[in-house]
Amino acid sequence: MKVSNAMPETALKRDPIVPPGSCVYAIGDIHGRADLLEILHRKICEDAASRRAKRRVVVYLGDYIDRGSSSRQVIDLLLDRPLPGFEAIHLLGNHEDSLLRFLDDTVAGPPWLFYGGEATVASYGINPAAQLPAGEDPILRMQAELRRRLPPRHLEFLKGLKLMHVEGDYLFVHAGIRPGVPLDRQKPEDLLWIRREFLTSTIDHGRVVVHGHSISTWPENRANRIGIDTGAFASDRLTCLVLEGKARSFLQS
Ligand SMILES: [Mn+2]
Repeated sequence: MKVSNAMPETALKRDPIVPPGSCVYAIGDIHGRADLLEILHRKICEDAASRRAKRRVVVYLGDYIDRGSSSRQVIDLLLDRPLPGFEAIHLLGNHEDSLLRFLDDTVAGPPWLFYGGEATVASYGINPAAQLPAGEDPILRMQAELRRRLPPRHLEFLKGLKLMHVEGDYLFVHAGIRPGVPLDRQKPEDLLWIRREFLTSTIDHGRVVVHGHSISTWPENRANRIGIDTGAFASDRLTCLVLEGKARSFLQS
């Protein structure tokens, strides 16, 4: 008899569902592409109009800012033109977390600016390459400028972002979770940054984890996780997962 090496994926609940009567939309990493968000919002409205679900929820998985050229505009769009008739949940991404840290501590500045933050400060009208008077610390200057130019409602939005959200058998989080650790003992560092240990894990996490943060060409629709960061800032493909009952489908910009 052949010995099975099957991973314990078979232990997963056969048909994970979202709450009855709800349709849940999850949007991956936007990274300063307000143009793509606008297109995707339109497609979500069309899709929702064709469904009977009474409760509509949209979960944004974080990383609204950095890399793309329109970070400020993405936050404006989320605040000023929310999807009508939807409950909106905004999760925290590691890029927003880095911006918030930089506002309090200049040490967080250089790595954040290098990994896409320069595009964000530019979208707030700050020239990252500006010539400074001799002796002036460019990072200190940048921090002061960002504190001055970040609209209070943007700061309030960023500070209000959540780490996790649950809908039925699905858990939504920016990067993933540390396998084997209960949800109430997960560290924010892992929820915002984890990659390999989570991406390669095939264990049942209790809920199907819907996440962004790690780029793949196509959505990764696995038994224990669904990855929907399709690298919109460079690929022009912003991805949305649609969950209703036990059905999963995808929309793209
Ligand atoms: Mn990320």
